[in-house]
Amino acid sequence: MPNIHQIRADFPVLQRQVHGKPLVYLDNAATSQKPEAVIRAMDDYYRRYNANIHRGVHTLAEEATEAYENARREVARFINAYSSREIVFVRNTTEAINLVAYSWGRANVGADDVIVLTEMEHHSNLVPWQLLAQSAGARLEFIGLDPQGRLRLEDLDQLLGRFGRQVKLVGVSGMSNVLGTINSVAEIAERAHAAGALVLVDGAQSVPHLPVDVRASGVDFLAFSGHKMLGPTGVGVLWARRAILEAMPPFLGGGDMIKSVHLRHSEWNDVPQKFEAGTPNVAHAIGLGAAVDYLNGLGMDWVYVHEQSLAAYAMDGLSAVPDLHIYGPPPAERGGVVTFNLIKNGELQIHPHDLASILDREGVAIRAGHHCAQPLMEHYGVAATARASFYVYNTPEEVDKLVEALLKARRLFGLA
Ligand code: 7TS
Repeated sequence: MPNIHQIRADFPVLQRQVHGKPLVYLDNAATSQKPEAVIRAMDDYYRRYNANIHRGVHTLAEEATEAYENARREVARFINAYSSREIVFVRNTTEAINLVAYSWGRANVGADDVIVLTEMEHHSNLVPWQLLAQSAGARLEFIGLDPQGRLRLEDLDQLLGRFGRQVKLVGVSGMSNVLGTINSVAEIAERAHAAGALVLVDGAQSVPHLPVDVRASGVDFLAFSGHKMLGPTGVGVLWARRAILEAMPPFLGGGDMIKSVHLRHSEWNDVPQKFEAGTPNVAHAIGLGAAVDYLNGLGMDWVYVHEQSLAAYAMDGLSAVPDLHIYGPPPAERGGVVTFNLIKNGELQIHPHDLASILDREGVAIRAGHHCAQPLMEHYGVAATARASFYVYNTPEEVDKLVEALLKARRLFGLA
C-alpha cells in the first residue's frame, strides 16, 4: 500500500509555498506535477548520453536509441498493447487525434459518412473532426448527456440504427475532464463494432487515472498526453491496432519515416516510425517511460481508488458550502474531478475566475473557465465553472483546505 507522505516527498514542487501558504495543487486535469525520478531520467539523458536516435552507430546513439525504445515498450505494457510497434510518440493528445483525423480520416471518411462524438468532448476531440468533416463533406453527430452527466448510450444506438455503415468512427473521451464521468468505452466499442465503425478513445484523462487495457476494452485508437500522467510536456502517445496503423498513410513526411527516398517518390518505413518524422522528443519520451514506471510502482488500481475516494470526500465536504452546485455523476461513477459553481436561482454568486483568484491567495490552485469544453458549458447554460482535480499526491487535508477557502470566499463576497 503506497504511503502518501512518501509519495509527496517525491515531488519537489510540493515543497513550495504560494502567497506564504503551502501549495495545494488541485489542477491535475490541466497538467500533473513531476516526481524526482522523471526529472532525473531526463537530466541523466542530457548529462550522460544525449545523441540522436535510430541513426548513429556510436555508443551514445545506441544508448539513446535503447532508452527511447525502452520507453515505448514501457508505455505499450502500461496500456496492454499487443506490441510496442503500436505506440506512436507524438506531442500530446491533441496531435494524436489530429493524426488520426488527418491520416485515417482522409483515407476512410467520405461525403455523407458520419463521425459520432459526444457532447462532453474536449475541443481536441472535436475540432479535428470538424476540420475533417468540412474537407470530406462528412457529418458529425453527437451522443447527448443524461441529467447526471452520463452519456445517453441510447443516442448511440439510435445513430447507428439511422446511419448504419455510414458511421465510420465513434470518438469518445475515456473520462470527462469537466464532469469526471468515466465512460464505458468497452460497451461503446462493442456497439460501434457491430455496426462496422471504429472507436477512438481520448484517453487524456483516463490513462493517467484509471487502469486502461486496450485489449480488454476492444477500442481501435487511444490518444493520451505524457504531461497529465507525471511525465513531461511535449510527448504524448497514439496507440492503434497495428493493422490499422499499417494501412494508414503518413501524416508528416521527412527523416526517419522512410525506408528509401528518390527524387520523385519514397518508400515508407514500418510502423511506428512511419508516423515519427524528424528527430523526436527523445528526452521527454524517456521521461514518460520513467513516469510510467512510477505509476506502475503505485499500481493503477490504487491510483483509481485513491482519487475516487478524494472525489467522494470532496463532494461530501463541498455539500457544506451553501449554494454550491456540483456538475456530473455520483462519486462511484467518476474519477478525481469535481467541477462546481456557486450559483443561486441560476445566477452565479461569484464568478469562477474570481473564486480561483481568491483560492490562489490561500495557496489552493484550481482551474476556472470553460476547460476547453465549450459545448458542454453550453449544455449546462454557463460560460465557466470552477474545477478541482486530484492526483496521487493529494490528501483529504488538502480537500479540507479547498472547502475552507471556498467558505472564506463566500465571506469575502458578503454572502451569508
Ligand atoms: N482531451 C481531454 C479529455 C483533456 O482533458 C485534454 C486536456 C486534452 C484532450 C488535450 O490534451 P493536450 O495535452 O493535447 O493539451 N485538458 C485540459 C484541461 O482540462 N485543462 O487544461 C487542459
